Amino acid sequence: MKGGTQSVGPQAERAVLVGVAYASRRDAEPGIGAEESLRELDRLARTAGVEPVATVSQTVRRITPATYIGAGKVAELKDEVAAAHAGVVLVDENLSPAQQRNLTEKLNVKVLDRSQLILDIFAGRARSLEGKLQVELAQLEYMLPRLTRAWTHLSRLGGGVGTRGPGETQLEVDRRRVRERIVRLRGRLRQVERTRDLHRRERASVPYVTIALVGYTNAGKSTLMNALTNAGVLVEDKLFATLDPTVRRLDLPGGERALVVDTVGFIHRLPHQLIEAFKSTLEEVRRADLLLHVVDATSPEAEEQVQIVERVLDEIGAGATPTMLVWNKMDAAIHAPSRIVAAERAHLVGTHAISAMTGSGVTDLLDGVERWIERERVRLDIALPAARGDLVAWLHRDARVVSERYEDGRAEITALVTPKMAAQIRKRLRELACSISPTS
Ligand SMILES: Nc1nc2c(ncn2[C@@H]2O[C@H](COP(=O)(O)OP(=O)(O)OP(=O)(O)O)[C@@H](O)[C@H]2O)c(=O)[nH]1
Ligand SMILES: [Mg+2]
Repeated sequence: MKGGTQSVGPQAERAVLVGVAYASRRDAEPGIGAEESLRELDRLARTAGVEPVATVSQTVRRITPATYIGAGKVAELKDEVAAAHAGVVLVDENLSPAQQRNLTEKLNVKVLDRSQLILDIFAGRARSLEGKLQVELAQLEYMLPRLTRAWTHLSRLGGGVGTRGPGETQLEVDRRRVRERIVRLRGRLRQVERTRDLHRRERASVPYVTIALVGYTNAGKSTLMNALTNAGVLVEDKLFATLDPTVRRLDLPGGERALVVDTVGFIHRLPHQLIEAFKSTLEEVRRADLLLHVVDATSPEAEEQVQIVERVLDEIGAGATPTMLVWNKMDAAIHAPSRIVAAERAHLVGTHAISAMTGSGVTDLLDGVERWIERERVRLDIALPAARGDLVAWLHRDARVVSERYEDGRAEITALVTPKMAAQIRKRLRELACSISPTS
């Protein structure tokens, strides 16, 4: 579905959204503001097929332990639910199992928090076996501390949002069975990961640098992927359109080559169960040589989104990877180009302004990427038995040969290679007991 406001169909569940702002900024977790967060909750709800029909906001001074929001607000919310004929309440926070249970009992409708809503969207979107296993694992981990009679009763009554996904049949079973299922899922995921590892190792044997597209959900990563490589990746004005990573070869204008990975987007308060379960998918990001951090320049909270993405990158161990900041959607941007200056970050190796949709700025971006790859190249002086024509041919194909000399049955070659290829050459030559001396 295209366009900013998505229609969700006549039979959509009706939801009351609950936004929480904090009286003192210090209580709030750093990130996007309460208003934008609520707008995001609205989009998440629609993406999950739920129609937001009313909103209740509260500025809290102190969190009420039992219900998160205060007793007065709970009463107001109950009236709002009745007036709006809502079947579900979506709270823009992550609730503890007890808070969720108490609110459910008091309101007598389903109460979902932000994590559960995001998990539900992921569940509806998972396509690959690995994606499905990862989402189910995250759902079960989330559900385990919440499995009570009240919960299963309501989910049996409710169905719909919050009960979707591969884990859905598990809702009615007991903790022991859920724990068993978690153990089984972890085992199956390990198997699937081994296959992915094999693919990754195959790719590692390719000497090209790997570039990962990262960024907030809906920033335009897949659009950029398609603009760069004609990959035909699904692009949608929905959150979390992409769950499974796609890898494509990228031929740069000056002759360099790279692999590009498009992967899952990040969001404010991404459920930690998801990060945990998507470890192997996110491994693609962790192993990349260069990150293109795609930013939606039309978002009023673009800079906060940048910070949120950086925090997730830190969390998955990719915080120090060289990164280019790519401000996208410049065709529709509200930011003046002068605002497009990123804070000084040690790992920031460039900033670009593009429109992945119109293609403007993409050539400059590619030039920037190519220059970065060239700068990264290592100079190697290699001595080989001249008879090893295969290795010489390999160097000619995948490295930049600067000079070569043949003498006494030996080939002496100087080449500029990617760091990855330097490692491969060292390994091959060690096996052959040949010499190599980096002079960079
Ligand atoms: N105006 C404008 N819209 C864009 C541009 N690039 C992407 N979009 C739109 O932004 C929306 C999201 O694009 P995607 O490429 O699916 O974003 P993504 O980052 O892959 O999103 P997820 O996979 O959900 O994380 C789509 O509606 C795109 O058409 C751009 O340069 N300009
Ligand atoms: Mg995508």
